Amino acid sequence: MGGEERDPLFTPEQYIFCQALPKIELHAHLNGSIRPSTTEELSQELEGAPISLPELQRLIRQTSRTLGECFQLFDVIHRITTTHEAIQRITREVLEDMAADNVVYAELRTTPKARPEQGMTKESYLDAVFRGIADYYAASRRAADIQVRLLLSIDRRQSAEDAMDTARLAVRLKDEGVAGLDLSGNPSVGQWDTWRPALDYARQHGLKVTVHAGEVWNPEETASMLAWRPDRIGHMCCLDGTLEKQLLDSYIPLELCLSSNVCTESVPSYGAHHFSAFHSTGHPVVLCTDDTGVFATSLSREYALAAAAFGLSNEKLTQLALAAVDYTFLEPGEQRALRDQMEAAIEVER
Ligand code: 6MZ
Repeated sequence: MGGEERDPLFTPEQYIFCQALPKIELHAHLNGSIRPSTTEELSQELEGAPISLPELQRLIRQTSRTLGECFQLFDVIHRITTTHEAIQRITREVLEDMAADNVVYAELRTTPKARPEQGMTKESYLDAVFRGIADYYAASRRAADIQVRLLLSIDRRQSAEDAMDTARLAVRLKDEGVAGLDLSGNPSVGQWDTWRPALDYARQHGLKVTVHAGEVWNPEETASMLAWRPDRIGHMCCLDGTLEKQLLDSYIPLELCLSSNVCTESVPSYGAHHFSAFHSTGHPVVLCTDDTGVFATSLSREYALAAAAFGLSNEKLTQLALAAVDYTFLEPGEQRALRDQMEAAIEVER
């Protein structure tokens, strides 16, 4: 029995069913999905690390951390993934891990980074990501099993110009597998108006847009984001009655990350997670991981957590996995092909 099956939060049977289910991942940050073993290995080579190795190991291994500690950890991860080689490697590893977890389609998001001191531009950063994807397909015997698209993230620390630069890059790479734009980063930093022109630009040029909203209590911003009508929204943990009604009326699909929200205390417990309230009304929801490397999770584990916390039957879990096809940023014909592939895989399992 593998480690994840023995999690006290669900039964081994629930995990085994969820592992075998073909799944779609729509909210995974590349650097947050780094393997903990790779974080430890690369941090040994780091000179002048912002925190000591034992401290880093403690941070990686602890099961609960505040959002502030998460962003501290991202800063450390970013210090060890400054080279093109590291970015290429973690991209390949993330795809290997997803494929092994029966993820059949992923929209992987990442913030393109310019690091002049490393000879890295946003373009060369993305070239390294594309090389990592190519490496995965070159080595994998399961190449047909996982399809991947990229979403380029705007970090809330970025200026309007920096954000627009990323939006232009995303539009240029539309035919190379970039499906959309994401707004993420520390939710306590920056102002929505700063990045909106970049998101408008992406939308006007045919890209889809997803934003992190309501990860912390910020009702004015959350209302403005909802009024802008993104194609999907991540998190939405902190809502009042008015915002909840606005969201339900909008029918905008929600990317929900149970472990991430419980771990960072954005919601108090699995049972209290807003997944249940939205799912039971028929609002479109998709289970996602956020940062497998930071929250020690996998998509199968997230499905198993939902199964246990909300009493979801195998039939309901299957419907949940299949429904995610409609929320992807794929073209309708591609969505049909993906649904057929998943239905065929589910038939084989039965
Ligand atoms: C907001 C998050 C996040 O882009 O360097 N990120 N932003 N809320 C979260 N909830 C925990 N988890 C990850 O991946 C890491 C970056 O993704 C965003 C942050 O900006 C983080 O620095 P990339 O590949």
